[in-house]
Amino acid sequence: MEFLKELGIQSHNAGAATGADWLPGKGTHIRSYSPVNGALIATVGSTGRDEYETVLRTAAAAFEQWRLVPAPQRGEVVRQIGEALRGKKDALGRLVSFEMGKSLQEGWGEVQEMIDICDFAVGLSRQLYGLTMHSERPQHRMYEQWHPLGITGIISAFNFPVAVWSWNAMLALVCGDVCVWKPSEKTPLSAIACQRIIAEVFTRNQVPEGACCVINGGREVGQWLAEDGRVPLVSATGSTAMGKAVGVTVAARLGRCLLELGGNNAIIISQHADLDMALIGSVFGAAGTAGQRCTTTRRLIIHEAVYDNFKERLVKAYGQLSIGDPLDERNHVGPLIDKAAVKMYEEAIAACKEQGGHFVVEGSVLAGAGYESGCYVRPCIAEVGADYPVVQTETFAPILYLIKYSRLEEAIAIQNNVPQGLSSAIMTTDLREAERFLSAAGSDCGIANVNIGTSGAEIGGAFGGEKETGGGRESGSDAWKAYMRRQTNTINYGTRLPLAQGIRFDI
Ligand code: UN1
Repeated sequence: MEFLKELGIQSHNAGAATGADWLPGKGTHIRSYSPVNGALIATVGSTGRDEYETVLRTAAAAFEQWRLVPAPQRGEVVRQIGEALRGKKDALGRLVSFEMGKSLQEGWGEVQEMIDICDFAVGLSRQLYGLTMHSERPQHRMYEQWHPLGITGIISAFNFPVAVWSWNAMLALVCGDVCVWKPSEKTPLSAIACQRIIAEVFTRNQVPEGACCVINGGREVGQWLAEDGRVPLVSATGSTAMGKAVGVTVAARLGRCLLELGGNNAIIISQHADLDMALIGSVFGAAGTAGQRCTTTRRLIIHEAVYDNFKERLVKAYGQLSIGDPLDERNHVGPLIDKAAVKMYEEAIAACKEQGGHFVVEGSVLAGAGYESGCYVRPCIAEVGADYPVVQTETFAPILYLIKYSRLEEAIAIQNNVPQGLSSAIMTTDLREAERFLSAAGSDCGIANVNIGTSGAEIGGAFGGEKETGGGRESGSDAWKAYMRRQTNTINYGTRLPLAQGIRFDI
């Protein structure tokens, strides 16, 4: 386990950090077990309430300074973070893979996603543009400017233990905000490794202590952030249930939320699809990351003319998936995060059968050599009705549902008729079909792709979705605006004070 040493992970790790400085973590210890082999990797102290106060005070003080550093200089620090991540890509990717269970390719991919957002944020640090407007009054000038907002609270999920934090933190940093990050209690070590990497860069650049903080712990610690009036923005990634709790708490104090919650993503496979392409997109989308992406393909809506043929090809492809140690690059599918996730997988399969589902690839929990952790499951496929309750629900596991359609309008209606609205795709070579899918009467999701699966979005676009996905947008495009406050400025450089709307007020 060379990579643990390289990243500074010890057998017991302090629980909270304000940069290079660590607080012991006086709360109960979190044990991080690898789903790969069930081994205890290390323990971490969770943050006590008084330590939380120290972190928040340090972050607030850091903000006073950091907001005054010119944005391009903040970008220069983020550029160096990108460089540091390049240097640690191999080790950090391995830790992500070992702690979370995704394949090594995907672990490295996740770190690459961090590097990409750093590059994006560096450019952005010179492009935090506001508009100028023409005033209706003579000798007046109007414009808007974007100011730093304050402390950004980041609550992240286990499935992308490092990338989703970086989408938020790197944008927040160039915007002049400071961050307090509560990572998933299932993947605290990946967060500790990130903190160590950035702390080195911060120390070198004399970034104020508190600009990026970590607090470890469970739901309670996340709730402290949600309730805290000193945190103007809480960006939370996770289940819809978690998002509803955080959203209500933050809204009650009129704070701002950026929510990226559950998905129930479908690919429509038209009779005009390139089926080779559709096969790769579907199998990677459904079985990749063992079905634990918020963008995972959960439903395939297949045209009746190609249904049987495509189903056969899917079954064959699933037969070729190798499941096992994700650090062994020959394997396609690693374990689920823990036994609780395995239980949810089993329950969803049982519910699907009870509701009338017919499995064409059976699911099962794997046992025996290499599967001792009890977290490895077989990706499975069921033919279902679109309205089955289990099909309407996001289960974070590799269960793929097949639904047949005959008209495109029907397929789009099925695709939209779920509570979630994150990602969607159509496989077709027919331009008219593709454009109908992307039109206002098409997909209702935040992401809609053509001839690409539902997962694996690039960082350059705004990432997020509608309905129960929470409505937030992270990462690229103009998502940075969520991390700043907008100020409209009107300047009168004349010698009179005319009122807007022509109102007269003579004294
Ligand atoms: C998530 O699962 O929370 O689009 C994020 C993707 C990745 C990000 C997924 N770039 O699949």
